[in-house]
Amino acid sequence: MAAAATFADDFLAGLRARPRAIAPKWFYDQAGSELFERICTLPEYYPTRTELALLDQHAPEMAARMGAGAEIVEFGAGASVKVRLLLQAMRTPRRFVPVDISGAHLQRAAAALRRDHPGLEVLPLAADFTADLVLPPPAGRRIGFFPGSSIGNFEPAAAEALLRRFGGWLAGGALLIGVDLIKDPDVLHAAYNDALGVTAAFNLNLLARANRELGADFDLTQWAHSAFYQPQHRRIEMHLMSRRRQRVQVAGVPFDFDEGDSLHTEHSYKYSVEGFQALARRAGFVPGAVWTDAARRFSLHWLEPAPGPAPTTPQEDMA
Ligand code: AVJ
Repeated sequence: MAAAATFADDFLAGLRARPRAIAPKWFYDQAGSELFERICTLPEYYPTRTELALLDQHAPEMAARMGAGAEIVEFGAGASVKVRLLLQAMRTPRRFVPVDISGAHLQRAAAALRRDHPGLEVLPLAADFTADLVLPPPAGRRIGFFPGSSIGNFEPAAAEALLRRFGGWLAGGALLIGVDLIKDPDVLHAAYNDALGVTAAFNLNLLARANRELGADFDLTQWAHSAFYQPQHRRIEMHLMSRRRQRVQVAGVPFDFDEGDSLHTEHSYKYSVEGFQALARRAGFVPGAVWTDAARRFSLHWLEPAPGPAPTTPQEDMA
């Protein structure tokens, strides 16, 4: 199991790498998590409301599949809005284990859930589920919940490795996972280039975070948000582009950028239903029910770990 990297180490390594790149998990400090929640309410950003509508509509069927007394482990829990729809539909949910890299956020959401579900044990874990997460023994049938198409942030091979890792935690249980679907490139483009510039602010917050936490001196007015769909890779790419030649200090180390130099910050892969099911099979799952909206913008998949010994494959870098 890989040790959890720090923001400082990852950011410095990312600036030295070619192409320059920083893992999207570092978006989610306090400010970044708040910006992401604003993105989720934007008219252009269809995934959140589409997935919420699917959960709202199909929660009773999902809860029936889970069975009574189940435990939900949510990977990347954030504000825990979506899981509420599941918990309300479940019969005597036993325990909720939200896992998130942003600790403060997690505690607030956990306190609110305890208030609203007095019988429910809530065990928040501040951890990086790609690296240092250690789960306690299950308290009931363990259902993994990975909404929001966060899986799209991972390169296909890393996504497969992450699903396999989840499978190792879910023996006898299941995984409910949200996956954004391939669609009209204009719809995709708008979702990552909103009119209010919230996605731009979310992207630029990475540099603001480096200023706050690493004593960097990024001038945010000299960096531009760039997001575009790459149909041959079926992914949105997000970058921060240097608007001019400039030198930036990060933790006392100078870094030089030319005009047009890019720092890659995110991939957001889109899948077909069949393409995602094929990935899940390669990761050792048996695909079950799939829920999609009428416009086929978004999908929720029920996956069960294939019976038998967990597949052993070399651990891949999932960061
Ligand atoms: C949380 C990874 C699903 O890829 O759509 C939103 C993050 N980035 N706008 C996505 C994001 C820019 C989001 N995920």
